[in-house]
Amino acid sequence: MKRLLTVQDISCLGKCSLTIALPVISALGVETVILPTAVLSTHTMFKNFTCKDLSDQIKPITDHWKSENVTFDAIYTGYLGTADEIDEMKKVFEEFKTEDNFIFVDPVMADNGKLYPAFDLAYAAKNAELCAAADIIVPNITEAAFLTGSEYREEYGEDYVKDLLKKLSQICSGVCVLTGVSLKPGMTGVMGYDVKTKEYYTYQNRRINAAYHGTGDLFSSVFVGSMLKGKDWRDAARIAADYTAHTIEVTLQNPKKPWYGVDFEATLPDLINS
Ligand code: PXL
Repeated sequence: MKRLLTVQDISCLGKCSLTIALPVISALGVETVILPTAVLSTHTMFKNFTCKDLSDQIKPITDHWKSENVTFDAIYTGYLGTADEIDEMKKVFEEFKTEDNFIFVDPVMADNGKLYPAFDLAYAAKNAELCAAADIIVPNITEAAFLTGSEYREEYGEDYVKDLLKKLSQICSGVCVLTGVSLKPGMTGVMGYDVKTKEYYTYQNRRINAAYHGTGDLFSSVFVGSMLKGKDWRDAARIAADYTAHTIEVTLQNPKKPWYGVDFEATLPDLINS
């Protein structure tokens, strides 16, 4: 069985980051080792959330793993709390990177043209350093704009997306995948660029008119989990996009209309059986 390390916060309530990555990647049949970066009472879209930073635990925990000769087939980072934590993560990458594994960075920090409440421009610049150490990065358009110092646009064509990918390729020399890319009315999906082969890949799926928290984490978890199950990055991106869209649709049918996260628990059997 492949073994993945994922490094993100625990938002105790809210269905995002580790409370999505752990169940979803495990369900895909990949051993999922976790390194929590912080414990929050909820994700940061709730008011008055509490937050206990755990950055000082990264080194002792990873030192212990090193002494046990632990290795990983992939390392997947999501929401990290502080710029210092990103520095710690860069060291973890150096410690655990091998010729056979890969580093998957979701530079979670922003959406809809804005940084999340906990972050500023200095954090965005630090996040670019993390992306530089990755084999595959999966920013959304807002994050890509912050990473590359580009203008954020709500309306755009393929040229804008290709330009963002080209700028991202100056940061990450592996595979850059932009998420939330709408190239046709009523459609959304991904556009990726393999820096080594200079090949693009585009996948568009129906756009569902609803925004839920944690869907980026769901997408990334299925993406990296599928890669560890042997899928090529393009197939993994398509599987992740289809599953995320399906889960949003199922969530919309829930009469209780949860606003803070998606009902991935209801759709996981579909993912496993597909
Ligand atoms: O889903 C990304 C995410 C993860 N963790 C925390 C967040 C967010 C997005 O806002 O607040 C704590």
